[in-house]
Amino acid sequence: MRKTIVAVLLVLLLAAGLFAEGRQEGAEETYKITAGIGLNDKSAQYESLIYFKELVEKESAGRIIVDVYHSSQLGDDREMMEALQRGEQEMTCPSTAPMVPFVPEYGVFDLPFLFPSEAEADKVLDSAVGQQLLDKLSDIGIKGLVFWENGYRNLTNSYQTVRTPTDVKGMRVRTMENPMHLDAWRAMGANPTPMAFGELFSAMQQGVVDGQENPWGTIYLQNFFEVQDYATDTGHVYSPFVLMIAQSFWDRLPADLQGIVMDAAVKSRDHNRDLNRRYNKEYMEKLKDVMEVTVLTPAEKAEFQKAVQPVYAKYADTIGQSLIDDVLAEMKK
Ligand code: TK8
Repeated sequence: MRKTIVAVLLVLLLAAGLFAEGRQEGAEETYKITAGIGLNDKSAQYESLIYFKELVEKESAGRIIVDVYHSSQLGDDREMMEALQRGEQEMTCPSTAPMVPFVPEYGVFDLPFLFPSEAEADKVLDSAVGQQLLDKLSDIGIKGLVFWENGYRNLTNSYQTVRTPTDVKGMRVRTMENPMHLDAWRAMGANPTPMAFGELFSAMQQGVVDGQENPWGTIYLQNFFEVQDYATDTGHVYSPFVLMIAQSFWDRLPADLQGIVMDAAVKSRDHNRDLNRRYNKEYMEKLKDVMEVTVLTPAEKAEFQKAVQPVYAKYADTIGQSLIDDVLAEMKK
């Protein structure tokens, strides 16, 4: 009898110990975020991701750790989105253009000259219309957190000064992997090639493509001026980024940590826009020292707008006319 009591007491003590340890572990469980981007570690995008990392690690008292990988180390935009879907990577931040094969409605941002200014872009992206697009990502196993900024895209080439759409006739322009971008350059008579961002520099260096289009900060900080001689401020598309997290990982986070991640995402969005706008202004000026930068007159820019108009009619159905109308209405508010 005595032995039985001692044995029961020992089992109870052991169970209590394990329970206490378990509770301790639960309270101390850490979550690791692997975050990958395509731009390099000089970009506003990378600096903003470090800003996000520091906020999340501080506010969670180290319960969340963020490892950041730049320069397409983990793959290109499409590949990293697929890694989030498979639960093999937790975060990425692609341009919206390569997202279109996943969620066609994101093509609304590829409508040329859609946003007359960054203020209108912010208004739409941070509105209920933008939130609906972020929420649509849950259909493909991804949680869209916020929109960051890539910026207005400008043409560069190694061939000649470009002032009119006819100047790009036959030009082999690299575009993001998105049919609307291809069609826009075809409408101008160019000969566009879709390509992942990570392959672009060597393609220009080897003369596989004549030109590309990206915001000024990217053109400067990725050293594109080393392999491109001419730039034109076409500003033909405003590119957002989407800061996104794997839904499977998000669902495993306790509610308090979800709040910390969301709060850091919103703060990093505002930080990113400020930094990116400063960079794009600053690096356009610096590029004037190393490239021929053509600044179009309003009349010249209008020629590019006219040349790409067919894209609107061709893609209205794919995007959804009601979404296009909602975006335009949001801008007018
Ligand atoms: C970086 C890309 C890049 C984009 C492109 O991952 O592919 O030209 O502008 O910023 O998303």
